[in-house]
Amino acid sequence: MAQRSSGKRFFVWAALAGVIGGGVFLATAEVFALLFARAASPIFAVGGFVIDIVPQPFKEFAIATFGEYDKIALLAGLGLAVLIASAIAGILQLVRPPLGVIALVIAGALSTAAIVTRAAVAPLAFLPPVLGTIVGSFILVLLCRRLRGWRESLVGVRADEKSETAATDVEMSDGETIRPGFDRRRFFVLAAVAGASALIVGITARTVSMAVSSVEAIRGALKLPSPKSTVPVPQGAELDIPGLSKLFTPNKDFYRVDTALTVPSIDPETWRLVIDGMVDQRVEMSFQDILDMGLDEYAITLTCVSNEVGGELVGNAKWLGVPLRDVLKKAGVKSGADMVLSRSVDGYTASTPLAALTDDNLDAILAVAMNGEPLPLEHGFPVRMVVPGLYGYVSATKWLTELKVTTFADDEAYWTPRGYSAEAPIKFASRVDTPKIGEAVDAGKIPIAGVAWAQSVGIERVEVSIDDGDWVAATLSAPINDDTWVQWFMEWDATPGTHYVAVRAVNKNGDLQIEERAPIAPNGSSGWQRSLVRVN
Ligand SMILES: Nc1nc2c(c(=O)[nH]1)N[C@H]1C(S)=C(S)[C@@H](COP(=O)(O)O)O[C@H]1N2
Ligand SMILES: [Mo]
Repeated sequence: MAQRSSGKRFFVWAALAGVIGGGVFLATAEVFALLFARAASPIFAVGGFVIDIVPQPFKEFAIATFGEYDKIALLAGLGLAVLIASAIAGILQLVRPPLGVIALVIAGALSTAAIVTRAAVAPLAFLPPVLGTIVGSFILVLLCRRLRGWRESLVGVRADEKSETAATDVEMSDGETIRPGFDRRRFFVLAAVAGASALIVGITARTVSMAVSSVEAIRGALKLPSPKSTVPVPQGAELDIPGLSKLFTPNKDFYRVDTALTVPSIDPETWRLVIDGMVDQRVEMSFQDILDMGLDEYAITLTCVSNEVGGELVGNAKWLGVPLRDVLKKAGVKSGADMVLSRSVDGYTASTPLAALTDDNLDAILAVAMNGEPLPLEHGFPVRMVVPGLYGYVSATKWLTELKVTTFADDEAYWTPRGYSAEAPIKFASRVDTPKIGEAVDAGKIPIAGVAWAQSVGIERVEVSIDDGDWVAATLSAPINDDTWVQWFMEWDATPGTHYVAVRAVNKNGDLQIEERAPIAPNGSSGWQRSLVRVN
């Protein structure tokens, strides 16, 4: 009798182990969905799949019964199904291993299928359910192993006619030593830790991703006022050469550099910009206040200090925004200040020389749009800074929330104690886009082409040297302004063999691009790009 009831008790614990395994599966999937592919949440993908396959009369029945709560009813139903299925998987894993794991793997495969067959999924969308399955199965196996150890120790103890809590070791038939109470304790510790982590991590990840998707929807519905002015793009600004960077970098291809593990999601309704520090009056601005200042269009090329010679951490965009000097005027800057410490909602800070933000001839802006749409979330929605001629880390704060007028002596930005200069004007540079390094080309007349940038000064000339020969001026595209990159090209009669192609630029001040190589820290790389090109 006692034997039977304790057997039943193990079924309950096995069911719990199954539920925890299922919870760990879902929580793991939610975390990786948040990181790699937000649409890859198993519960929601399966929910969407159910909605798609359920026959119309059933849908109508659901709407008639649950009204606007039909989706909540569906999710609750799914949740209950998951709970029951995982409990059964737990029991199966205890009595017929590895049936429970097989059940979990089948559930993982089904949800992966539900995810990857949905329209417009990210390439890594399969990862969350797959990793969830692996971690969930691992926990389930471990829990059931400990449960079995606990049960066997009881059987062993009973055979020896000792009490359930006996502390003496028991020799099992397979030679393993079982300490009664040991596996029971280990089962409960793991169950508690895994269960609590799954709950906390899963709910947090889900909450964050719901916040992100609701802000995504707000952004999608946002209608920005038309700009007061647009940037004229001259004829011949964009060369038509295969392999050459587009004049304006599409948002989806625009490099992204930041310290944010998850992209901040900010509702523009509740967003506020505070201008404080060494000012006559502290000013608070809403998103609408910014729009009400009237937007202008600006074309500015953004560069990262981490861009290596020939690197890709540079992009050109059309921004809609307002001049930072006008924003600062609202607060009134006190004398003695020489820096603005801009702060992001996630705590990131940048130190920008005050002079760069108040200069009448420099288009330092607060931007709300990028290439014709509200800023993408990864690029700082709803408001970021863009300052021509300064590296991004000292000027281009995304998810902006505060401008503190201060001094370099009193305040320090995020990267300053981490080995980067407090002030960092960009080092102007030039890059070869085609022929691509490492890709052989056919002999004959081919274009060598690329881009060059010297934001706020402008590019005067780009020169190319083949095999250490004379520097020959390349043809430049018609520049939009001095804040954007220009494209350049040169026709080359390529002969078979390997050749060195070197490029350098001269800016409108007549300075030659720095030849000497420098690493990215502490204030940006330098050096002429020389690439080896193979010609067949
Ligand atoms: N909030 C925040 N803003 C930030 C950063 C950051 O880490 N956090 N990185 C900066 C750096 S180093 C660069 S180069 C630019 C890159 O902007 P992008 O990701 O839109 O290309 O953003 C800047 N703004
Ligand atoms: Mo950067």
